[in-house]
Amino acid sequence: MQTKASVDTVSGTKVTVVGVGQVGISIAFSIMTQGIASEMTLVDVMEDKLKGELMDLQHGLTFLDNMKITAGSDYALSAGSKLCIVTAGAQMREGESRLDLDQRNTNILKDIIPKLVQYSPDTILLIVSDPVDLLTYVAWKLSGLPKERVIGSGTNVDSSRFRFLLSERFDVAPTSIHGWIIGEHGDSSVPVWSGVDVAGVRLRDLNPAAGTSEDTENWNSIHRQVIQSAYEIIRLKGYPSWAMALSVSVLTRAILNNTRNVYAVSTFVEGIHGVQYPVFLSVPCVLGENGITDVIQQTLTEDERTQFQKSASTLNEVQSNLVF
Ligand code: 6V0
Repeated sequence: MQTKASVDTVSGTKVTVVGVGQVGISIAFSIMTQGIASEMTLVDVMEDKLKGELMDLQHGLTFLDNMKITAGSDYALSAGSKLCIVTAGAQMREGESRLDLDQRNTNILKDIIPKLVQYSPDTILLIVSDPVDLLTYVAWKLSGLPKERVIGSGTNVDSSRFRFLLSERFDVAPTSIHGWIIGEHGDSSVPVWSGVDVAGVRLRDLNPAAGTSEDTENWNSIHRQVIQSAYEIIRLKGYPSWAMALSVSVLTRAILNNTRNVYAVSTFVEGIHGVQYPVFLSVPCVLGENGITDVIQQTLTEDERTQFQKSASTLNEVQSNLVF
């Protein structure tokens, strides 16, 4: 009888998660329970935490499809990863400016990205650490990978929050509502009100002012709730994790299984919607085994285009002050 299980070989669906904090470990758990990957490696700088999380996850494998899980601070463990997910990041210190934090997170990526690419030169990078659009640009620059292989988790979770809140108002399932949040993952995100529809019936056909300042039905309060919800979750429970983990696991599934589903993720947008800067922002993208294969250019209203371009210009300004 052969005792070596086939899970010991790299099958092409190996994932590495860097950073096993609240977000990273929730992503790892979500990927594991959904049976998306054949092998998963966890990397962090905290050895004890890694060891504890590894044991805890491994002890649950009896209840799931088998997979190989490894963990350690040595990036050699990540070798042969089809996808590397980066969730390592520093939190803001008291009195620290946004730019200082951006620079600290850039320095963390300077430590991580070259090692990931050294051991998995053909990998796809999925950046989750915030500020995600900025750090996806930094990861792209540091990695030397083609831009379609460097992706930011972007507004996929914002779009999910948007669709959930719309679903409550329409009283239909979130999966039956199409609605997109594009642009920056954060305060300047852009809700595409012109594209909200249920079964092809557009909200704007029912209420042409929906989402505008003239709207008496106040649909835009939903976008304000989307922006606020991240802060609200942090205030209430300390950190957002579950929706984020599910959001990243569907992106992982799309890449590993080459599903060609369309998700709002952060990608290089120079030349898209009139953007003139080399920045990463979210737009609906087709995801598959080579990363982003196509960008869906929505027909935006003039106002939506202007908001999108404004995010790009702000981001470009911050980007040009970073040292790396
Ligand atoms: P956390 O719980 O502080 O975990 C961060 C982890 O990163 C810790 O385990 C650290 O040890 C590890 N780490 C730090 N430096 C390194 C390094 N050089 N190499 C390896 N590991 C390192 O944070 P949490 O998990 O809550 O959040 C992680 C990041 O995700 C932060 O930047 C958040 O702001 C960001 N989020 C992004 C979201 C998004 O929608 N894009 C959503 C939620 C959080």
